[in-house]
Amino acid sequence: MIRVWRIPFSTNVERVALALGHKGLEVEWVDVPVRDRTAVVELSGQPLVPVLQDGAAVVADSTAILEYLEERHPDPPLYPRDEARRAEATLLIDWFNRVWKKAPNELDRMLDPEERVEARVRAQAEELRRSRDRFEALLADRPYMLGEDFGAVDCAFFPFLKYGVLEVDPEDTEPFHGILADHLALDGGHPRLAAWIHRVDAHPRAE
Ligand SMILES: N[C@@H](CCC(=O)N[C@@H](CS)C(=O)NCC(=O)O)C(=O)O
Repeated sequence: MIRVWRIPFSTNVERVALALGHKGLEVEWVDVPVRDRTAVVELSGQPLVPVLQDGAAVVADSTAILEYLEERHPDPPLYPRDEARRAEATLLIDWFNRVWKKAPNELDRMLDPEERVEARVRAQAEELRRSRDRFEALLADRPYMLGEDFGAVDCAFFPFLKYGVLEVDPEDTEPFHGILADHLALDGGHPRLAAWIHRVDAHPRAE
């Protein structure tokens, strides 16, 4: 049985829940206290969730977990079978993780008054707002981020971009999610991105 360590409302955990749901895999969720990561560190050598354990295998990092699931459980696929198309999926997720996430992460850091630089706040907020155009363009004439099929790119993007349309849960006090909601709100614009959010939201997550 696959086990995954999680905390509530985690974006990176939802990536894995969507991937497991797509593949129809069962999971035993292990809830860890938000402020005590001892068990996660003991298991994986680092404090962040999600962490997956499958027999002797322990995998930290949501993207690495998606790749692990694809290797062990290739059907139904999350990545294109074609080598070049698969590289495109990997590059898009890598861009999202290393480039796109910088703006919300910096805005999150600058919630601390000691870190706050007004010009940087304005620049990063604008960067985040403008990124919506890029996603709108990726969805021209196709239902999912990489084409006709739901896959890893959708799993990786959705838990962040969903805040463009979906309400923040009243019990979710994570400031990072408020930042996403503030700057990604679609407000009736970006109709393809809005439709994609509802489309992906209808996909199953492993429970
Ligand atoms: N690169 C990691 C990032 C994991 C990560 O940032 N996890 C967050 C939850 S979404 C976490 O554990 N945050 C708690 C903390 O920073 O202490 C991944 O993709 O899984």
